[in-house]
Order: sequence, then C-alpha cells, then structure tokens
Amino acid sequence: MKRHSEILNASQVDFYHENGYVVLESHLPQDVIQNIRSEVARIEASAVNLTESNDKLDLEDSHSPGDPRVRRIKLPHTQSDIFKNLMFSDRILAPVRDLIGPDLRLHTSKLNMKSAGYGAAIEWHQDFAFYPHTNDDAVAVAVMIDDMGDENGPLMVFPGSHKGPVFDHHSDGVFSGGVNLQKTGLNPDRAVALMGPSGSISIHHGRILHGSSLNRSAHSRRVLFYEILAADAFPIMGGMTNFGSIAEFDQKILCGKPTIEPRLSPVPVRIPQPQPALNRSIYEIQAGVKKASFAKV
Ligand SMILES: O=C(O)CCC(=O)C(=O)O
Repeated sequence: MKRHSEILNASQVDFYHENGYVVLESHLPQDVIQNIRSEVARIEASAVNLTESNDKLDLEDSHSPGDPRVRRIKLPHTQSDIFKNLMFSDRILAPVRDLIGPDLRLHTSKLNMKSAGYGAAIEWHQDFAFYPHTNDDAVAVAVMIDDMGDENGPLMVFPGSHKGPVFDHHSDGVFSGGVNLQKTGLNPDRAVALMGPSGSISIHHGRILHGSSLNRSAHSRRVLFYEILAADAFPIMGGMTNFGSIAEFDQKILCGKPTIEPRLSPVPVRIPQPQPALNRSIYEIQAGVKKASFAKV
C-alpha cells in the first residue's frame, strides 16, 4: 500500500531513489540555524584546553591549545538539547519517513566543522562500508549550517552509485574507510556537489559514494549529520556499530516501532575488518588510504 507523503513530493522521492540523494533548499529557518551556531561556538570553546581528541571533540592534526582547531563535534545530540530536539523534530524525520518508512533508528550523529582556511578533506567512501546492515534503508541527513558553495569544500556525490557495488575500502588488507577512485571505474567529472544556502538540508543514501575536499576558502563549511536507518535494518557482524543488548539497540528508536525481525535484502556487503589501530573517527581511519583523491593541507 502506498503511504501518504508528509513533506516530499513524488518527484523528490523518485529523484532520491534514482540518484541516491535529494537537496531541500532553505529547509530550516534562520532562527534554528542561529541557535545551532551558538551551540557550536559554546562546544568548540572547550577545545582551548585540549592537547588531543577525546570522546566529544575530534581535533585537526594542526591543532594546538594555543591555536584550537576542531574538525568534528562527536555525537552532538548527546552534548546539547538543541541538536537532540532538532533530531526528533519533523523537520528532520518527516522527509526521512517519506524515503524509508515510518520506523526509524538513529545510527549516529556528528558535526563536521571544515573551518575556513584549513578544514579537513574526507576521502571518497560509502557510509554502508562502515556499518553493513541487513538492508540498506539508510540515509544521512546533512544540515548546512553555513552557505555551502563550490569554494568551501561541499559534500560531493556520484549520482546513482548507491545502486552499484560496495567498493573496496581496504588498504594493505586493513580497513581504511576510503576508496581508490580510479579502481571504482567512476568518472570524476560525474560527481555532483550538494550545495545551498545555510538552512538547506541534503539527504544521501548510505551506499552512495561521497567525499569532500579541503576548505581553503575564507568561509567555514559546517555540516550537522544525522545518520538514520530503518528500524528493521540490523547490524552485521564486524561493522562499526556494536550493541550489548536489544534494549540498548531500541533506545535509539527515533520514531515508530522497534522490531526483533530484521528485514533481509539482497544488498552488497563488505566487512570493515580488520580495523586500523587508530579508529576513533573517519579522519584517523582514512589516514590509511594509499591513493588519496584530495589534498591534505
Ligand atoms: O563532511 C563531509 O563533507 C563528509 C562527511 C562524511 O561523509 C562523513 O563524515 O562520513
């Protein structure tokens, strides 16, 4: 039975299924964005005393306490109600329900800073390579906190790649969280940048190949990500999501009902094992990528 759509029209839903992403321009009002910016500034200020990354902040390689440089706020929904309340709001969940159904579980949240002048690149990868599940009803919602333009390291995707293989993300037999683009056979000219004014959101499929370059511009490019899965997608052994019990798993339900009946779809899967010694964030993991596509500094 076809479900009633809450916010997306039929052509947006079709576009997503065909291409693996959709952009909703100016989706969030500016007062929401201002609140997010204030919270980012408050959390970022705590980096002044840090000498190394911890479970809340991931620091740029060039960070020092005198010149604090944060590249990621980890699990922002656990650090501020601003991020938590937005995550549970229809502004985020309604478009996701339109794409993958009513029962949703949080996979993770993160806020990538990509500061003006030096913000780190992210090598081409597929999120599903980090967290193989029994089905691929998996999305990442990206909230553009700043205007995202060509010059400040926008998120780029290969349209349609969510229908292809899960590519090899290993280097020398160890999971390195990034692909050698040449080996994928994809034409770099086909990559599309997902851009928009602050307050826009993009939603990309867990299997789409995506990445972004260093931000050498004078404009910061901060993006808040909520990664969300259908409640009946269960993690496969060796993935980077571990749960001690079904109760812990169900605590992550965002809306709708939990289940103990995983839905099995014929999706391609690779196990992200063995892991590198340093694996606290994608930045550390991708340090192992042999043939990088983006400049580091
Ligand atoms: O911030 C970006 O441009 C890419 C983020 C991403 O793909 C990730 O953190 O997994």
